[in-house]
Amino acid sequence: MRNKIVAGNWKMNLDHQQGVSLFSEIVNMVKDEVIGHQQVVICSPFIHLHSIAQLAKGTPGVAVGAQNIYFEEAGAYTGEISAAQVKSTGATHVILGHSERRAYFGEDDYVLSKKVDAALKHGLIPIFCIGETREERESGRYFEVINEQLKKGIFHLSNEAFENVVLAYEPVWAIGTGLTASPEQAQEVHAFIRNTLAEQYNQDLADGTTILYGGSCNPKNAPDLFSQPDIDGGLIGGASLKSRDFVDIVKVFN
Ligand code: 3PY
Repeated sequence: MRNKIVAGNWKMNLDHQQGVSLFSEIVNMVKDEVIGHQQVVICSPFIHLHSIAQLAKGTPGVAVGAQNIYFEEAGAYTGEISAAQVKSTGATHVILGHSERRAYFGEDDYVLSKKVDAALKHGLIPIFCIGETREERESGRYFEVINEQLKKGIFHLSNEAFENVVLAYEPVWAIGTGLTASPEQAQEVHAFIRNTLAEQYNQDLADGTTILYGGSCNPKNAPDLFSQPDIDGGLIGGASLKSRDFVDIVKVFN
């Protein structure tokens, strides 16, 4: 059976105290209410990582991730943070290729492929995001776009390396817009991604890869989305900033 994961993407929100306090709330609620085997990963701004990774210790199934890394090992890269530095905080995951980073910070497939390598080299699990814009969906080119993002960003990995990757399908038109892909639209793309993995690697690897849905996922739409056969959880934006909403989404897998 594939790992079910509900990951929170806090984006650039919360000061340090607020981050620690929200994380503590989430951990306590998870301890009290979550009875399934789903994993929770909170991807926070860098400033919280060390503190919340400490708080996560001793709570099985709760992990911490970053939202970006730089691909170089160390050196004169003012303002950047390496994979090794993130790993040293106790974080285990990192979101890579989020559409906000692709759009606002010019991260292209080549840069992302180097970030994926750096993450894996230092034992971080990449949550690698792919997804089409509204224009690309409306023109019917979305399979082509997703195929290209996979090919250029992540298909250079060996079978062995790929086993440590989580994918997230996040249609750009559903991010920060309140629009969500319907369960059928999301399932169609998730099935396409899984078939593409089977063609590139093999069926076992495709069947074992966790593919999350992201884009305005909330406690109302999560049950229908997560009941689709190829959707293994979610990457949650706004709703991950509210402990009740986030934990209700996690509990869809109870
Ligand atoms: C959203 O739901 O808005 C996201 O971007 C999740 O990563």
